[in-house]
Amino acid sequence: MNTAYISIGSNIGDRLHHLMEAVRSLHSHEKIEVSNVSSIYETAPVGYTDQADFLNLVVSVETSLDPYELLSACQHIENGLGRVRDIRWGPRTVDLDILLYNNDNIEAENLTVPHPRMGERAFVLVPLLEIASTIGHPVTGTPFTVADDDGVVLWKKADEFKQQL
Ligand code: GSY
Repeated sequence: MNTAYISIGSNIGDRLHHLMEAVRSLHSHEKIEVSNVSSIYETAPVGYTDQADFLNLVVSVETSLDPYELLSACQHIENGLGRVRDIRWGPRTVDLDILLYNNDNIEAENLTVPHPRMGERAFVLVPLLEIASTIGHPVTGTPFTVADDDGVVLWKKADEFKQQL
């Protein structure tokens, strides 16, 4: 069995509904078990900043899928929830990014793991460290730390929505 961490974000429409449906869809996949869920954070947009605030969370999963199959499952969930890929870095119904897959270091055309920008993104690191407080970079071994959590605000504690999953 493999352990992966996935960041989920939404900034269009019913953001909470999109996050919950994404987590439910992961868990209902026969080869994926969601083992932990972070709280939900409201986060200022990073990259293209002229867009609405996001809701973000991170889940850990146990899966027998290989990384490419897991990517495909994530894209299937994004498409099912109405994600349209238009503006790069732009608004999205829901976005699922594989952050880590075991201690693997993957540099393929369609998949880079660890996620290349995760170390600079507080909207990823704050929820990740909530559920994996000692986790480090698989290649360097350096523990992830949040340099600046400005723009990341606790929006709903995990205990308040876990039972609805
Ligand atoms: O990479 C995920 C999509 N995304 C996000 C996001 O999920 N949250 C915030 N705060 N900013 C973002 N910019 C992009 S692109």
